Amino acid sequence: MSTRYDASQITVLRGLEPVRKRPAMYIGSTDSYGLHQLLWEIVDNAVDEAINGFANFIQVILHSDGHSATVIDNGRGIPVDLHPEEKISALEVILTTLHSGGKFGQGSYRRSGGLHGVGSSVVNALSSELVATIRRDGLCYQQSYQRGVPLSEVQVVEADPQTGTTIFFRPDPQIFESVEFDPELIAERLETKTYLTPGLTILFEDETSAATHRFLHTGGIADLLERSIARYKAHLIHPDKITIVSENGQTNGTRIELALAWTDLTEEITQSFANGIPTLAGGSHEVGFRDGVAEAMMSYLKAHDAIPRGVDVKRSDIREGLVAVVNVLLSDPQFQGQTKDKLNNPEIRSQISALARMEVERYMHRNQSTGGAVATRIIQASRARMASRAATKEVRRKTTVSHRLNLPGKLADCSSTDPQESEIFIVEGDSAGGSAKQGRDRRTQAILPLRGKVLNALQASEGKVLQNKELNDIVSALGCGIGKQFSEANLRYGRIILLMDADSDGHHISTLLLAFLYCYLRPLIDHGYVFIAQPPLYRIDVGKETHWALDDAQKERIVKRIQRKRQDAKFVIQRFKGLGEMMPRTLFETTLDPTRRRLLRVTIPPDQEQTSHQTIESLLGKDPSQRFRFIVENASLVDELDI
Ligand code: 0R9
Repeated sequence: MSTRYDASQITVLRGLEPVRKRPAMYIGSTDSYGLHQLLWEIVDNAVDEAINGFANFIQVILHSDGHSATVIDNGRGIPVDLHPEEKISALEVILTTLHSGGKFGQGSYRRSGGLHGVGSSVVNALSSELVATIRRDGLCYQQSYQRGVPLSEVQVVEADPQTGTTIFFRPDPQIFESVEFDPELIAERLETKTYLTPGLTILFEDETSAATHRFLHTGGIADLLERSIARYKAHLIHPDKITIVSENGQTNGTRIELALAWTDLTEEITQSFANGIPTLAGGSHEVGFRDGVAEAMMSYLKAHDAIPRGVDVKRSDIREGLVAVVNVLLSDPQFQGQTKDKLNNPEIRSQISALARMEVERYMHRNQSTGGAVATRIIQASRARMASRAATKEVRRKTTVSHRLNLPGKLADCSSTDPQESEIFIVEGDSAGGSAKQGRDRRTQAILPLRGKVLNALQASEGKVLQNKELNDIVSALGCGIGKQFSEANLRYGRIILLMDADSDGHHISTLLLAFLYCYLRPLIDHGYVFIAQPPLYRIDVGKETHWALDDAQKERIVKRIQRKRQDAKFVIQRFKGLGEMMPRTLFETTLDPTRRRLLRVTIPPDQEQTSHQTIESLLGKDPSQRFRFIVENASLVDELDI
């Protein structure tokens, strides 16, 4: 293959240059999130062909290096004939021109706008290598690219009676922080696609682990709802799931698919999609759905005179325990938000709300046993909320009495009463608490050991959260009150430091505490009071020198650095199983001493507010792949700080 250097190539380079210059503008970021966007883009193009009825099989191969992938569909094949204006093949136009797309006939659904549907050209621009193979009109064609530049014209390879498109691509390590694909994340995303496109088979070959997954879900979103219910270990409170699909013409060419059921969960779980793209931040379709369901049930309750005297039913009571899937297929979806995961088509809100209102109410009238069970569930939720509000008031009353007599017994307070110089360490477990109490500077450092279980503030009701002993002790110790009674002026410490073991249990407790602070004492995070301590994991002794390492990577670096200077150095390396193993003095020197320690300050950058909220909401659910994504993203929410 000869490399071409002609006029068209120069335009191509110019055309894709902005993508390589500012990749994040096109794919959101250049971290793992952005990397996977490349794959989603190619897969979505193949799924488009299936949604429009021309393909029913897609194969995705993650190659053994974990850094490159191939997507194959059995559709019509991207056209390869010469584009009338550009004088190059349609394939080349698609792969080298920003925002290019086919002409889509009436009634076909296509992703467009914003991040999603940026087009294969963006993937091409950000890949060090891309090979497109097209089977069409009895022939197999091929064209290869490097960083968006074609290496030749489209070539005929051989005769081939089949049709379809194959795209191999290798994300460019010059662009991405890491080019390692995550097989679990891919499998999850691909399986979800098959729920949303019933009849489509996706075969995922993960060559990194020699595993093959075949996904086919003929039941569509009803099956997806089933999976959601199972994942959350929820139990239906009525016999059948409710599915609603808009009839043609009912919603102006937009197809709406809803599946819903009420369960014994205390939260509401809605998964929404627009044209098969997950809309993690919700949008107009979710809002419309919620409105419609609330109106339907309110009307049903009133029609059956089911609201007892003194009970005030709120919309949130109606949605408690509701598990739902909302999918809309529309011809011009508008995505919004930094990561383009919010649907912003205003017309869809009223369409979905009208459909849900009419169909849910009709279903309840026709299925009285379900209607009755859901009505009872809603009244229970209202009563529980009212009781929890009473409990909240009680806790607030207690917390505002902020004299020392009200402090928790296990708090080892500092002697200073000046918040400017005082700090509190919230410590996991009694034994670590003991070391910290002995090792601290008693004048300025308070220690609050946690003994019992910390509740997940996102999963428990407000009443339960506020009755939780450990969380209540934290509120009492901080002195700043909670909810409407919150007063930053009453905060007793200038720094709130979470000190946990450097293991998964420790990280879990930190996460739960952060979730509590985020939900109930948010100004403490926003105003920079909250920190995470960084206790060392290793002690490295070399002769008379002692070094501390926070993790394996740092340990390796220290060992290598010393070995470079002294090849015969003898190391004694101790790994701490927990903070409790550390001598009080060691704990002070490495973790508590303000002149030597490293703290991480917890912050939420203003531009990541919405994403953080959504992520925290989904993180504390039970989906491990979402949790993984959270951990990766959270690294950027934390600033490293030396104090
Ligand atoms: C493996 C990933 N698959 C794809 O990227 C893919 C794109 C694509 C396609 C058509 C068929 N299969 C495809 N797979 C297609 C679309 C149309 C007509 N013929 C074939 C059409 O929409 O009119 N294309 C997506 C855009 C284009 N083709 C086009 F713009 F080149 F027409």
